[in-house]
Order: sequence, then C-alpha cells, then structure tokens
Amino acid sequence: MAQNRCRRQLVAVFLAAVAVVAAHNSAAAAAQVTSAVLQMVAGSLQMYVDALPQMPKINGYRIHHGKAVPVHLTIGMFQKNWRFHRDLPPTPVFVFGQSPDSATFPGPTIVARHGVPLVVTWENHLPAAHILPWDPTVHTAIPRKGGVPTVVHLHGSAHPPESDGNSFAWFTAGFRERGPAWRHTAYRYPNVQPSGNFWYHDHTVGLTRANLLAGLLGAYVIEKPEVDTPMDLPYDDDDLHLVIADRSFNVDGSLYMNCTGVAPNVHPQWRPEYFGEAITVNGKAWPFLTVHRRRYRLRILNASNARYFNISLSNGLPFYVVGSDASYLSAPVAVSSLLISPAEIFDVVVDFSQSPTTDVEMLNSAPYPFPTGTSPVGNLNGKVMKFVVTPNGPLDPPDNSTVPDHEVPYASVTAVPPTTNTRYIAFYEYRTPSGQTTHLYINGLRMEDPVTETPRSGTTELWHVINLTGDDHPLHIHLATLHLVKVQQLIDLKTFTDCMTTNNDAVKCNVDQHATGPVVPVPDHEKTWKNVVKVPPGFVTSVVVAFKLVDTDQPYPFDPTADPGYVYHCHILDHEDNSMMRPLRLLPST
Ligand SMILES: *[C@@H]1O[C@H](CO)[C@@H](O)[C@H](O)[C@H]1NC(C)=O
Ligand SMILES: *[C@@H]1O[C@H](CO)[C@@H](O)[C@H](O)[C@H]1NC(C)=O
Ligand SMILES: *[C@@H]1O[C@H](CO)[C@@H](O)[C@H](O)[C@H]1NC(C)=O
Ligand SMILES: *[C@@H]1O[C@H](CO)[C@@H](O)[C@H](O)[C@H]1NC(C)=O
Ligand SMILES: CC(=O)N[C@H]1CO[C@H](CO)[C@@H](O)[C@@H]1O
Ligand SMILES: [Cu+2]
Repeated sequence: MAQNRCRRQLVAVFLAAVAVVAAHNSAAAAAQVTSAVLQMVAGSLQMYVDALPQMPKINGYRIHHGKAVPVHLTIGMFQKNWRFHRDLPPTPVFVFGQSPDSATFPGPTIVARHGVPLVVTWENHLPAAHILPWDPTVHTAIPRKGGVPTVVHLHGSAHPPESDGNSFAWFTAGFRERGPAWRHTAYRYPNVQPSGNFWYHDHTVGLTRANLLAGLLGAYVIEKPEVDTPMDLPYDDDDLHLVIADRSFNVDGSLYMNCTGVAPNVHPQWRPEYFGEAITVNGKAWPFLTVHRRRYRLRILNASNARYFNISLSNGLPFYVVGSDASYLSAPVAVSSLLISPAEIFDVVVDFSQSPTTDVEMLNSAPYPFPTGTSPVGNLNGKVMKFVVTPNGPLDPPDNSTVPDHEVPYASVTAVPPTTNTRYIAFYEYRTPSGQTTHLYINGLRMEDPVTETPRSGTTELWHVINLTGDDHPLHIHLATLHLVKVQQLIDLKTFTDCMTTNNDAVKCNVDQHATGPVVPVPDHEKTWKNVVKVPPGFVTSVVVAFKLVDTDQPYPFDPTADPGYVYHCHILDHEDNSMMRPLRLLPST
C-alpha cells in the first residue's frame, strides 16, 4: 500500500525521465506505517537474545614461501534475506559477499597487509528493483535500462582516483550500464598506509543513503605486523568488530524508510536524516556477547545514516582508546564515554577482568539529530548491546595482551605543521518558508559545479570548516587524512550567518572577528590522523588536511591527479546525497 502510494505520487509529479526509477521503487512497506507501528515492532524485539555474530574474514593477501603476496578478490553485491532478530521475519537486504550464501549484513571483513596491493572486482548482482525509496529529483544515477546502480568506496584509504569509487563511477548488474566517471572493473588498493581501520561502502551519487541502509557496507583492516605485534593488543578471538547501525523495521520484517519527503513539493521522497528505532550491531538488533574475564579489542564503527552515538558501559568500565579511524594514537586514552559520528571508527580495549558485574550494557545517550534533538535515554535507542562476563575456563589461554604505554608517535599531530594554503569551507542548509529542509550545500555549490578545491599533491593545508546549519556534520575527505587542531565558537553568529548567506565569503564576512568565542578542547582520543572530523554547529572547526602519507611524510606512490579525481563531503548520508559533496582535484607536486 505505502509503496504504491509512493509510486503514484512520483509518477504523477515527474513523468517520462523518472518513470524508470519510479517503477523500480518497490519500497517494502506493507501496511499503513506510522511511527507508533515502527516503535511497536522495535519494542517487541526482546533485547539481548541473539548472539553477536562476527562477519566472515577474507584475507586480502596470501602467504607464499613465508611472504605475503597479492591476490585478486571478487566480491559481489546480492539481494538476500537477513535475520536481524530471533522474533523478526527475515528482512530483504542488499549485502556484500563472495557468494549469495556467504553474503552478510554487514559484509565480510577484509584483512589486508601493509605494502601488499589488493585488487578487488566489485560485482553488482542486484535485481532490477530497489528495495527502498529512491528519489529521482535529487541529483542521482538513473540507469536507462533499469537496475540498481552501485559503486564502492574504501573509506579512509589512499588509492588512485580511478579506484576511489567516485559517485559518478556507478554501474548496474553485469556492468551493463556505467556512469560517466566509470573507468575499470577492477579496483586497486595499494595498502600503503600504516595499520588501521577502514570500511568499504556504496558511494553512488544521490543513492548512497538507500544503498547503505539496505546493507552495502563492510569493514576493512590494514595490518602491519612490525607495528601491531609489539603492542600486544588483544588478538584473534579477542579482537572483534562492532558495526553499529540503526534501522526501522516494518511488521513483515522489511526495512522501513519513509518515502514521503519533508518538503514533498521540492523532493517527493528525500528526507534530511534517517533515524531507526532499533539499534543493530553486526546485523543483529540489540545482541549480546559472552566475554571472559580478559581484555578485548573492539573496533567500533558507526554505520548509521545520520545517528551519532555517545556510548558508555553501564557499570562504568572505561574504554582504552588505542586508535581513531585509520590511525593509532600516540598512547591509549581512557574514557568513560565515546561520541561517534556517522562513519567514524574507534579502536578500543575493554578489560572485562575488571568488570564489577556479570552483565555490562553498552548504552547510548546521543540526542538525534545531534546535538540538539531528542534524547534516547530511557528509550529503545538508548541501548546498543550487552556483554555477559563469564569466568575463565581451565582451558582458556592466559591473557598476555596489554594496553600498551606507547603507540605510534605521529609527531605532527601535536602541533600545526607548516601548511601551504588556507581554505574556508562553509556548510549551508536551505529551507522552505515553513522551515523544511530542501537541500544542503558546501560553499553554496553543488557536486556538479566546477571544482574549487585543487590542493597540490604532497602538501598540507589548513581548512577552516564553518557550520551555518543547526546540525553537527561529519566531514570526510577522500584520499587525505585530517587532524583536528581547533574548535572555536563564532560570536555574533547572526551577523556572520546573514553575511555568509548573502556573500558566501568568509574573509569578506570578517570570519576572524567572529571566530573569537570559547575554544572547545580537542579530545585526547581524537588527536591523531583521522578520516572523519565532527563539525559542530555555530563553530569554526580548523583541520589540518594532509595530501600525502602521514607516517612517512612521503607523497603518494601513485598518480593522485588522474581522472576522475576525488570528492569531499558530509558523512551524514542523507546530506551527502542532496548534495553536501564537492569535487576535489589534486595538482601535481612541484
Ligand atoms: C513520514 O513522513 C511524513 C512527512 O514528513 C510524516 O507525516 C510521517 O509521519 C512520516 N512517517 C513516519 C512513520 O514517521
Ligand atoms: C556522553 O555521555 C556522557 C555520559 O555517559 C556525558 O558525560 C557526556 O557529556 C556525553 N558527551 C557528549 C559529547 O554529549
Ligand atoms: C554514524 O555515522 C552516521 C553517518 O556517517 C552518523 O550520521 C551517525 O550519527 C553515526 N552514528 C554513530 C552511532 O556514531
Ligand atoms: C603468556 O604468558 C605466559 C606466562 O606469563 C607464558 O607462559 C605463555 O607462553 C604466554 N603465551 C603466549 C601465547 O605468549
Ligand atoms: C548551535 C548553533 O549555533 N547552531 C546554529 C548553526 O547555524 C544555524 C544557521 O545559521 C543557526 O540557526 C544555528 O543556531
Ligand atoms: Cu551533513
């Protein structure tokens, strides 16, 4: 019913050009869906009855005569049914895997080796119709012959532009149709960065939010034994991934995504933020994990479309943060709560031998939208998962892991390195007279407008990111790594915002005279080279952006200036799709 309503409305509003997409918009909703129904479905799922799964691991190298050598992987995207909870009917999802049977939500964890390039052919085996709404009025891929366009981006990785998963490099099943930036079937990841946490996910123009919501995401790790092993972090069975994502479910188990836009006369379906009632970890709603009295390494990835998480453990056990995104810290930092933006990753150690209780819940207290929205405390989404601490058995190996004293000293993280260029990047949100968001732009420009950010390869720049919207936006720059140096409140925000709205020029609008408010300290556990930086509203967030390899201070060992270039964007997927994303082109180093 709901799906038919969406279809009719679309067809009526946008005729010929979009009829193809509309016809494929078989949004799964069955009956009349209200938020009370969605709450009821999520609320009916008993918490902590499904064990937390670990996704299958695929090695991105093989050992030959004692040496790690390259391999070529083929990973497909399939539609299948996934069980998110014991009591929820199977859910149609789009997921990654080496076969339909082994495909999982999230996809398999790819373990790559530093210095060993990995070639992946990402194959699209998706059906003709999408399982979620897909608004053809935002700038999106519209294949003429139908099918679901996809393209894969490896988040956090330094790789050549033709393997970046450019939003316009999408392709449909069998590579039958391809977007204008498409170059190759095989993507080459050089794995030249130090060890850390990455993730791969769909990046199709105007469709990323629906493709990720459907399940097209997975974790990717680069290991570097010379660096990793001496730290004696928990490993093997004690080294776990937690991929957190919020989702809404219909009574029939299908994923729910509201197919009525907030400003339907402008965009019939697009909505600025997706929030689900149920919190899933590794594809299970509110799972539990049995742990022993020992240390565990947890690599926590927020794969929600728009939900921030502020997680803590119910009995006060600390998280020892050892890494953030794709980099280790210079030393672990103990925190009692962790604020995780969309697409952000924290690598932590939790010492369950110190647990005063046998049950430890992981709680979430981040308001949504962050930071000014509804509080989840006391609600379903105030809980994430539960650890059940069991005594060590006689056969358990001793826990020889540590929380190391020292990790990787990225020298330049403690000071602002010399930068060659300064840029002002302003986030704008546009609304109807009645206050409904219609779109969001960076510097007042769309993705398809000419490139304005053309840094030189091998240099470091200082970007002042100014939020003129009401939300926190996670900034993500492809290829580059970021390091947060200063977060300072804008004073007399109204004068500045009015000036920016008219002139779109931070210097003309005297940004220096406005960026004089209180400075928010950069948390110790974010003092490293990151892939996502949180940009709070009403502040100037200053970020050092390195267009080179930060551990060796060397230029990239590939041509980063080639077509089709890179992009940078807000990682709230619903924003990115409409159209908080801009092209990024590197110039050759001098
Ligand atoms: C879907 O969006 C419409 C329009 O914003 C709203 O009226 C409706 O309540 C939403 N449905 C749910 C289930 O949230
Ligand atoms: C996160 O939650 C903790 C309590 O668990 C609170 O002290 C902290 O201020 C919150 N952080 C943010 C950024 O909201
Ligand atoms: C996860 O990331 C999304 C998008 O990048 C963000 O909107 C959301 O708030 C994040 N959620 C968590 C749990 O960190
Ligand atoms: C762990 O430590 C114990 C004693 O400290 C030692 O006997 C054992 O060999 C170590 N195991 C490993 C795998 O290093
Ligand atoms: C918290 C905060 O200062 N938010 C501001 C972000 O920018 C928008 C638009 O200029 C303001 O309305 C918000 O108050
Ligand atoms: Cu955003």
